[in-house]
Amino acid sequence: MKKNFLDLGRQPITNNFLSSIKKNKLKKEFFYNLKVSFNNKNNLVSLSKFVQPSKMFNDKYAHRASMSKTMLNSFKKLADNLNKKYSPKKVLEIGSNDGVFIRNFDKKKIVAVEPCKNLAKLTNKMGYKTFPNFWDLNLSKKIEKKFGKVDLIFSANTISHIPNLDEVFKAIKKILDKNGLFIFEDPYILSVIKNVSYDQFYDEHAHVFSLMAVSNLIKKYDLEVINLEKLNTHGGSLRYFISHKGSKFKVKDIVKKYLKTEIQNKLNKFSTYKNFGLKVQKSKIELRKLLKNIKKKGKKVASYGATYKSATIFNYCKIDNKLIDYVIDTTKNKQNKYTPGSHLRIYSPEKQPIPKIDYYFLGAWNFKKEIILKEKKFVAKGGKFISHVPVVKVL
Ligand code: JHZ
Repeated sequence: MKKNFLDLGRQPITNNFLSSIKKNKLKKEFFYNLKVSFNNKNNLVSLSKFVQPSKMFNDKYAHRASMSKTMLNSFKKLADNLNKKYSPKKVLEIGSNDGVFIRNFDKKKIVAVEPCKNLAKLTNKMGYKTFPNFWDLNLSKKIEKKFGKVDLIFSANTISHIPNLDEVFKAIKKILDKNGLFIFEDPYILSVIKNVSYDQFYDEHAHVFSLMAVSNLIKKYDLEVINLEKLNTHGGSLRYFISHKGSKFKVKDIVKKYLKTEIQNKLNKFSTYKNFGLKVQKSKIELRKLLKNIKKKGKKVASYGATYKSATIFNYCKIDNKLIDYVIDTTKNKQNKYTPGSHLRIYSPEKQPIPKIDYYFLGAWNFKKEIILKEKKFVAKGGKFISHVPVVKVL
Protein backbone atom coordinates (compact mmCIF):
# COMPACT_ATOMS: atom_id res chain seq x y z
CA MET A 1 0.00 0.00 0.00
CA LYS A 2 1.21 3.52 -0.90
CA LYS A 3 1.18 6.08 1.92
CA ASN A 4 2.23 9.74 1.61
CA PHE A 5 4.99 11.07 3.86
CA LEU A 6 5.84 14.40 2.23
CA ASP A 7 3.83 17.25 0.72
CA LEU A 8 5.94 19.66 -1.36
CA GLY A 9 2.97 21.70 -2.51
CA ARG A 10 2.16 23.23 -5.85
CA GLN A 11 4.98 22.61 -8.32
CA PRO A 12 5.67 23.39 -11.99
CA ILE A 13 7.19 21.24 -14.74
CA THR A 14 10.89 21.54 -13.93
CA ASN A 15 11.94 21.64 -17.59
CA ASN A 16 9.57 24.50 -18.33
CA PHE A 17 12.08 27.37 -18.46
CA LEU A 18 9.97 30.35 -19.54
CA SER A 19 10.97 32.78 -22.29
CA SER A 20 8.58 35.41 -20.99
CA ILE A 21 6.70 36.08 -17.76
CA LYS A 22 3.99 38.21 -19.35
CA LYS A 23 0.56 37.58 -17.83
CA ASN A 24 -0.82 35.70 -20.85
CA LYS A 25 2.22 33.34 -20.83
CA LEU A 26 1.96 32.68 -17.09
CA LYS A 27 -1.71 31.77 -17.46
CA LYS A 28 -0.58 28.69 -19.41
CA GLU A 29 2.01 27.53 -16.87
CA PHE A 30 1.20 24.01 -15.67
CA PHE A 31 1.21 23.15 -11.95
CA TYR A 32 0.48 19.96 -10.02
CA ASN A 33 0.57 18.92 -6.35
CA LEU A 34 3.82 17.16 -5.45
CA LYS A 35 3.40 14.50 -2.78
CA VAL A 36 5.79 11.64 -2.08
CA SER A 37 4.80 8.17 -0.90
CA PHE A 38 6.26 4.93 0.47
CA ASN A 39 4.97 1.56 -0.67
CA ASN A 40 5.27 -0.97 2.15
CA LYS A 41 4.76 -3.91 -0.24
CA ASN A 42 7.99 -3.38 -2.20
CA ASN A 43 9.70 -0.59 -0.19
CA LEU A 44 9.62 1.76 -3.16
CA VAL A 45 9.54 5.55 -2.73
CA SER A 46 7.59 7.25 -5.53
CA LEU A 47 5.60 10.37 -6.31
CA SER A 48 2.03 9.81 -5.21
CA LYS A 49 0.78 10.94 -8.65
CA PHE A 50 2.91 10.85 -11.79
CA VAL A 51 3.08 13.66 -14.30
CA GLN A 52 2.43 12.58 -17.88
CA PRO A 53 5.89 11.86 -19.46
CA SER A 54 5.07 13.72 -22.71
CA LYS A 55 4.58 16.92 -20.65
CA MET A 56 8.17 16.69 -19.39
CA PHE A 57 10.29 15.03 -22.07
CA ASN A 58 9.73 16.99 -25.25
CA ASP A 59 11.67 18.60 -28.07
CA LYS A 60 12.70 21.54 -25.86
CA TYR A 61 14.50 19.54 -23.19
CA ALA A 62 17.06 21.81 -21.54
CA HIS A 63 19.33 19.63 -19.37
CA ARG A 64 22.73 18.77 -20.88
CA ALA A 65 24.57 16.16 -18.81
CA SER A 66 27.94 17.13 -20.33
CA MET A 67 27.81 20.60 -18.69
CA SER A 68 29.67 19.20 -15.69
CA LYS A 69 33.26 17.93 -15.64
CA THR A 70 32.31 15.61 -12.78
CA MET A 71 29.75 13.79 -14.97
CA LEU A 72 32.02 13.72 -18.04
CA ASN A 73 34.74 12.08 -15.94
CA SER A 74 32.37 9.68 -14.18
CA PHE A 75 30.97 8.30 -17.47
CA LYS A 76 34.38 8.14 -19.15
CA LYS A 77 35.80 6.13 -16.24
CA LEU A 78 32.88 3.68 -16.38
CA ALA A 79 33.03 3.30 -20.18
CA ASP A 80 36.81 2.70 -20.09
CA ASN A 81 36.35 0.02 -17.41
CA LEU A 82 33.52 -1.68 -19.29
CA ASN A 83 35.48 -1.69 -22.55
CA LYS A 84 38.50 -3.15 -20.78
CA LYS A 85 36.64 -5.75 -18.71
CA TYR A 86 33.90 -6.99 -21.06
CA SER A 87 34.64 -5.54 -24.53
CA PRO A 88 30.87 -5.47 -25.24
CA LYS A 89 29.77 -6.13 -28.83
CA LYS A 90 26.49 -4.20 -28.69
CA VAL A 91 25.70 -1.45 -26.19
CA LEU A 92 22.23 0.00 -25.62
CA GLU A 93 21.78 3.22 -23.68
CA ILE A 94 18.35 4.21 -22.35
CA GLY A 95 18.16 8.02 -21.98
CA SER A 96 21.33 9.08 -23.82
CA ASN A 97 20.82 12.85 -23.27
CA ASP A 98 23.59 14.71 -25.16
CA GLY A 99 25.74 11.61 -25.65
CA VAL A 100 27.82 12.05 -22.51
CA PHE A 101 28.23 8.25 -22.07
CA ILE A 102 28.06 6.90 -25.62
CA ARG A 103 30.74 9.30 -26.89
CA ASN A 104 33.23 6.94 -25.22
CA PHE A 105 32.29 4.03 -27.54
CA ASP A 106 32.79 3.01 -31.12
CA LYS A 107 29.76 4.37 -33.06
CA LYS A 108 29.05 0.97 -34.65
CA LYS A 109 28.48 -0.64 -31.25
CA ILE A 110 25.86 1.82 -30.02
CA VAL A 111 22.07 1.88 -30.08
CA ALA A 112 20.60 4.72 -28.04
CA VAL A 113 17.11 5.64 -26.90
CA GLU A 114 16.18 9.23 -26.05
CA PRO A 115 12.57 10.49 -26.02
CA CYS A 116 13.57 14.19 -26.07
CA LYS A 117 13.65 14.79 -29.80
CA ASN A 118 16.10 17.71 -29.69
CA LEU A 119 18.63 15.50 -27.89
CA ALA A 120 18.05 12.43 -30.09
CA LYS A 121 18.67 14.67 -33.10
CA LEU A 122 21.95 15.81 -31.57
CA THR A 123 23.34 12.29 -31.00
CA ASN A 124 22.07 11.04 -34.36
CA LYS A 125 24.06 13.92 -35.91
CA MET A 126 27.10 12.81 -33.89
CA GLY A 127 26.75 9.45 -35.67
CA TYR A 128 25.21 7.39 -32.84
CA LYS A 129 22.00 5.60 -33.86
CA THR A 130 19.36 7.07 -31.52
CA PHE A 131 15.66 6.18 -31.38
CA PRO A 132 13.60 9.28 -30.42
CA ASN A 133 11.16 7.25 -28.32
CA PHE A 134 10.20 6.29 -24.78
CA TRP A 135 11.66 2.99 -23.60
CA ASP A 136 9.03 0.22 -23.62
CA LEU A 137 8.46 -3.38 -24.70
CA ASN A 138 7.48 -2.46 -28.27
CA LEU A 139 10.66 -0.48 -28.78
CA SER A 140 12.74 -3.26 -27.23
CA LYS A 141 11.23 -5.75 -29.70
CA LYS A 142 11.83 -3.35 -32.60
CA ILE A 143 15.49 -2.85 -31.65
CA GLU A 144 16.03 -6.60 -31.13
CA LYS A 145 14.62 -7.32 -34.57
CA LYS A 146 17.05 -4.86 -36.16
CA PHE A 147 20.20 -5.38 -34.08
CA GLY A 148 19.72 -8.64 -32.15
CA LYS A 149 20.27 -9.09 -28.40
CA VAL A 150 22.58 -6.65 -26.63
CA ASP A 151 25.26 -7.64 -24.13
CA LEU A 152 25.38 -4.33 -22.29
CA ILE A 153 22.53 -1.98 -21.35
CA PHE A 154 23.33 1.26 -19.57
CA SER A 155 21.08 3.93 -18.14
CA ALA A 156 21.97 6.92 -15.94
CA ASN A 157 19.37 9.07 -14.21
CA THR A 158 16.62 7.70 -16.41
CA ILE A 159 15.07 4.53 -14.93
CA SER A 160 13.93 6.63 -11.94
CA HIS A 161 12.13 8.88 -14.46
CA ILE A 162 9.83 6.15 -15.83
CA PRO A 163 6.51 5.71 -14.01
CA ASN A 164 5.79 2.16 -15.23
CA LEU A 165 8.74 0.13 -13.97
CA ASP A 166 7.19 -3.24 -14.89
CA GLU A 167 7.32 -2.18 -18.53
CA VAL A 168 10.98 -1.08 -18.13
CA PHE A 169 12.17 -4.41 -16.75
CA LYS A 170 10.03 -6.51 -19.09
CA ALA A 171 11.59 -4.67 -22.04
CA ILE A 172 15.09 -5.16 -20.63
CA LYS A 173 14.49 -8.85 -19.92
CA LYS A 174 13.50 -9.27 -23.59
CA ILE A 175 16.58 -7.76 -25.23
CA LEU A 176 19.41 -8.56 -22.78
CA ASP A 177 21.72 -11.36 -23.92
CA LYS A 178 21.73 -14.40 -21.59
CA ASN A 179 25.14 -13.41 -20.21
CA GLY A 180 24.58 -9.69 -20.65
CA LEU A 181 24.72 -6.91 -18.07
CA PHE A 182 22.22 -4.18 -17.36
CA ILE A 183 23.83 -1.32 -15.43
CA PHE A 184 21.88 1.65 -14.16
CA GLU A 185 22.46 4.46 -11.71
CA ASP A 186 20.12 6.86 -9.97
CA PRO A 187 20.02 8.97 -6.79
CA TYR A 188 20.03 6.77 -3.67
CA ILE A 189 17.21 7.18 -1.14
CA LEU A 190 19.57 6.64 1.81
CA SER A 191 21.68 9.62 0.65
CA VAL A 192 18.52 11.69 0.15
CA ILE A 193 17.44 10.93 3.73
CA LYS A 194 20.89 11.61 5.20
CA ASN A 195 21.31 14.87 3.25
CA VAL A 196 17.70 16.00 3.75
CA SER A 197 17.93 16.64 -0.01
CA TYR A 198 14.20 16.79 -0.60
CA ASP A 199 14.92 18.61 -3.85
CA GLN A 200 15.54 15.18 -5.41
CA PHE A 201 11.75 14.97 -5.55
CA TYR A 202 10.27 16.67 -8.59
CA ASP A 203 8.07 15.80 -11.58
CA GLU A 204 10.76 13.83 -13.45
CA HIS A 205 11.89 11.77 -10.45
CA ALA A 206 8.96 9.37 -10.39
CA HIS A 207 10.89 7.12 -7.98
CA VAL A 208 13.95 7.31 -5.74
CA PHE A 209 15.38 3.82 -5.32
CA SER A 210 16.84 1.66 -2.60
CA LEU A 211 18.52 -1.68 -3.29
CA MET A 212 15.61 -3.37 -1.50
CA ALA A 213 13.08 -1.82 -3.83
CA VAL A 214 15.07 -2.59 -6.99
CA SER A 215 15.58 -6.22 -5.92
CA ASN A 216 11.84 -6.58 -5.26
CA LEU A 217 10.91 -5.06 -8.60
CA ILE A 218 13.22 -7.19 -10.77
CA LYS A 219 12.79 -10.58 -9.15
CA LYS A 220 9.52 -11.31 -10.96
CA TYR A 221 11.46 -11.07 -14.23
CA ASP A 222 14.14 -13.49 -13.01
CA LEU A 223 16.69 -10.71 -12.88
CA GLU A 224 19.03 -10.08 -9.94
CA VAL A 225 21.45 -7.44 -8.65
CA ILE A 226 24.93 -8.97 -8.81
CA ASN A 227 27.05 -5.96 -7.91
CA LEU A 228 26.80 -2.37 -6.68
CA GLU A 229 28.86 0.80 -6.68
CA LYS A 230 28.23 3.78 -4.44
CA LEU A 231 28.76 7.02 -6.37
CA ASN A 232 29.18 10.59 -5.15
CA THR A 233 27.43 11.97 -8.22
CA HIS A 234 24.11 13.78 -7.83
CA GLY A 235 24.54 13.96 -4.09
CA GLY A 236 24.88 10.19 -3.66
CA SER A 237 23.79 7.63 -6.22
CA LEU A 238 23.82 3.86 -6.43
CA ARG A 239 24.96 2.01 -9.55
CA TYR A 240 23.21 -1.37 -9.90
CA PHE A 241 24.72 -4.20 -11.96
CA ILE A 242 21.92 -6.60 -12.98
CA SER A 243 21.93 -9.89 -14.87
CA HIS A 244 19.56 -12.78 -15.62
CA LYS A 245 19.35 -15.33 -12.80
CA GLY A 246 21.55 -18.27 -13.76
CA SER A 247 23.93 -16.16 -15.90
CA LYS A 248 27.72 -16.44 -15.69
CA PHE A 249 27.82 -13.67 -13.06
CA LYS A 250 28.03 -14.44 -9.33
CA VAL A 251 26.36 -12.19 -6.75
CA LYS A 252 29.05 -10.15 -4.94
CA ASP A 253 29.19 -9.81 -1.13
CA ILE A 254 28.59 -6.05 -1.34
CA VAL A 255 24.95 -6.72 -2.31
CA LYS A 256 24.25 -8.51 0.99
CA LYS A 257 26.17 -5.82 2.86
CA TYR A 258 23.98 -3.07 1.39
CA LEU A 259 20.77 -4.95 2.14
CA LYS A 260 21.90 -5.22 5.75
CA THR A 261 22.73 -1.50 5.92
CA GLU A 262 19.33 -0.62 4.49
CA ILE A 263 17.56 -2.74 7.13
CA GLN A 264 19.71 -1.12 9.85
CA ASN A 265 18.66 2.29 8.51
CA LYS A 266 15.02 1.14 8.52
CA LEU A 267 14.42 1.85 4.84
CA ASN A 268 11.57 -0.68 5.04
CA LYS A 269 9.70 1.36 7.69
CA PHE A 270 7.23 4.17 7.06
CA SER A 271 8.40 5.97 10.25
CA THR A 272 11.83 6.61 8.63
CA TYR A 273 10.20 8.58 5.83
CA LYS A 274 7.79 10.35 8.16
CA ASN A 275 10.78 11.61 10.22
CA PHE A 276 12.51 12.72 7.04
CA GLY A 277 9.37 14.71 6.16
CA LEU A 278 9.59 16.58 9.48
CA LYS A 279 13.23 17.49 8.78
CA VAL A 280 12.19 18.86 5.38
CA GLN A 281 9.67 21.21 6.99
CA LYS A 282 12.41 22.47 9.32
CA SER A 283 14.81 22.94 6.40
CA LYS A 284 12.27 25.20 4.65
CA ILE A 285 11.89 27.43 7.73
CA GLU A 286 15.68 27.66 8.16
CA LEU A 287 16.34 28.53 4.52
CA ARG A 288 13.74 31.28 4.44
CA LYS A 289 15.08 32.69 7.73
CA LEU A 290 18.67 32.74 6.49
CA LEU A 291 17.84 34.38 3.16
CA LYS A 292 15.57 36.96 4.81
CA ASN A 293 18.34 37.96 7.26
CA ILE A 294 20.88 38.28 4.47
CA LYS A 295 18.57 40.37 2.32
CA LYS A 296 17.71 42.63 5.28
CA LYS A 297 21.39 43.55 5.36
CA GLY A 298 21.13 44.63 1.71
CA LYS A 299 23.30 41.80 0.40
CA LYS A 300 23.05 40.34 -3.10
CA VAL A 301 22.29 36.65 -3.58
CA ALA A 302 22.31 34.61 -6.80
CA SER A 303 21.59 30.92 -7.22
CA TYR A 304 24.35 28.81 -8.80
CA GLY A 305 22.93 26.40 -11.40
CA ALA A 306 19.36 26.57 -12.76
CA THR A 307 18.82 23.00 -11.62
CA TYR A 308 15.59 21.03 -11.84
CA LYS A 309 16.14 20.28 -8.17
CA SER A 310 16.00 23.96 -7.26
CA ALA A 311 12.51 24.23 -8.80
CA THR A 312 11.34 22.12 -5.85
CA ILE A 313 13.21 24.32 -3.35
CA PHE A 314 12.08 27.67 -4.78
CA ASN A 315 8.44 26.63 -5.13
CA TYR A 316 8.21 24.76 -1.81
CA CYS A 317 10.03 27.48 0.15
CA LYS A 318 8.24 30.27 -1.75
CA ILE A 319 11.47 31.89 -2.87
CA ASP A 320 11.09 34.74 -5.36
CA ASN A 321 13.28 37.66 -6.46
CA LYS A 322 12.91 39.31 -3.06
CA LEU A 323 15.07 36.53 -1.58
CA ILE A 324 17.25 35.52 -4.55
CA ASP A 325 18.17 38.20 -7.11
CA TYR A 326 18.71 35.84 -10.07
CA VAL A 327 20.16 32.52 -11.20
CA ILE A 328 23.29 31.72 -13.22
CA ASP A 329 23.84 28.71 -15.46
CA THR A 330 26.33 27.71 -18.16
CA THR A 331 23.65 25.95 -20.25
CA LYS A 332 22.92 28.22 -23.25
CA ASN A 333 19.27 27.21 -23.67
CA LYS A 334 18.45 28.07 -20.05
CA GLN A 335 20.06 31.53 -20.25
CA ASN A 336 17.85 34.64 -20.60
CA LYS A 337 14.85 32.57 -19.52
CA TYR A 338 12.96 32.36 -16.22
CA THR A 339 12.87 29.54 -13.68
CA PRO A 340 9.64 27.50 -13.62
CA GLY A 341 7.11 28.63 -11.03
CA SER A 342 9.45 31.03 -9.19
CA HIS A 343 10.19 33.18 -12.28
CA LEU A 344 13.77 34.14 -11.45
CA ARG A 345 15.80 35.39 -14.40
CA ILE A 346 18.64 33.10 -15.56
CA TYR A 347 21.92 34.65 -16.76
CA SER A 348 25.16 33.35 -18.16
CA PRO A 349 27.85 33.46 -15.41
CA GLU A 350 29.80 35.89 -17.65
CA LYS A 351 26.88 38.30 -18.07
CA GLN A 352 25.54 38.87 -14.58
CA PRO A 353 23.59 42.11 -13.96
CA ILE A 354 25.15 42.60 -10.50
CA PRO A 355 28.94 42.93 -10.69
CA LYS A 356 29.60 41.91 -7.08
CA ILE A 357 27.42 39.14 -5.71
CA ASP A 358 27.82 38.49 -1.95
CA TYR A 359 26.36 34.97 -1.79
CA TYR A 360 25.78 32.11 -4.18
CA PHE A 361 23.06 29.68 -3.14
CA LEU A 362 24.18 26.26 -4.37
CA GLY A 363 21.26 25.16 -6.55
CA ALA A 364 23.76 22.66 -7.98
CA TRP A 365 24.99 21.61 -4.49
CA ASN A 366 25.81 18.17 -5.94
CA PHE A 367 28.71 19.86 -7.82
CA LYS A 368 29.92 21.77 -4.75
CA LYS A 369 33.55 20.65 -5.10
CA GLU A 370 33.71 21.44 -8.82
CA ILE A 371 32.06 24.85 -8.31
CA ILE A 372 34.16 25.96 -5.34
CA LEU A 373 37.30 25.02 -7.27
CA LYS A 374 36.09 27.07 -10.23
CA GLU A 375 35.08 30.10 -8.13
CA LYS A 376 38.38 30.74 -6.34
CA LYS A 377 38.31 34.44 -7.30
CA PHE A 378 34.79 34.90 -5.89
CA VAL A 379 35.89 33.34 -2.59
CA ALA A 380 39.13 35.37 -2.49
CA LYS A 381 37.03 38.58 -2.80
CA GLY A 382 34.97 37.55 0.25
CA GLY A 383 32.11 35.85 -1.61
CA LYS A 384 30.31 33.06 0.28
CA PHE A 385 28.23 30.00 -0.61
CA ILE A 386 24.95 28.93 0.96
CA SER A 387 23.78 25.33 0.93
CA HIS A 388 20.69 23.60 2.30
CA VAL A 389 22.29 20.14 2.50
CA PRO A 390 22.56 18.45 4.91
CA VAL A 391 21.58 21.52 7.00
CA VAL A 392 20.93 25.09 5.92
CA LYS A 393 24.11 27.14 6.37
CA VAL A 394 26.64 29.59 4.97
CA LEU A 395 29.70 27.53 4.03
P1 JHZ B 1 22.27 18.99 -12.27
C1 JHZ B 1 18.71 17.24 -14.20
O1 JHZ B 1 18.52 17.70 -12.87
C2 JHZ B 1 17.42 16.66 -14.68
P2 JHZ B 1 19.33 18.95 -12.27
C3 JHZ B 1 17.33 15.18 -14.62
N1 JHZ B 1 15.97 14.85 -14.27
C4 JHZ B 1 18.22 14.53 -13.62
O2 JHZ B 1 17.91 13.50 -13.08
C5 JHZ B 1 19.56 15.12 -13.42
O3 JHZ B 1 19.75 16.26 -14.23
C6 JHZ B 1 20.64 14.16 -13.72
C7 JHZ B 1 24.77 24.03 -14.26
N2 JHZ B 1 26.18 24.23 -13.88
O4 JHZ B 1 23.14 18.12 -13.05
C8 JHZ B 1 24.57 23.00 -15.35
C9 JHZ B 1 26.69 25.51 -13.99
O5 JHZ B 1 26.02 26.46 -14.40
O6 JHZ B 1 22.54 19.15 -10.84
C10 JHZ B 1 23.20 22.47 -15.04
O7 JHZ B 1 22.22 23.30 -15.66
N3 JHZ B 1 28.01 25.68 -13.63
C11 JHZ B 1 17.66 14.57 -15.94
O8 JHZ B 1 19.10 20.14 -13.12
C12 JHZ B 1 23.07 22.60 -13.53
O9 JHZ B 1 24.07 23.55 -13.13
C13 JHZ B 1 28.78 24.65 -13.16
O10 JHZ B 1 29.97 24.88 -12.85
O11 JHZ B 1 18.93 19.07 -10.85
C14 JHZ B 1 23.35 21.30 -12.81
O12 JHZ B 1 22.25 20.46 -12.94
C15 JHZ B 1 28.19 23.35 -13.03
C16 JHZ B 1 29.01 22.21 -12.47
C17 JHZ B 1 26.89 23.18 -13.40
O13 JHZ B 1 20.83 18.41 -12.47
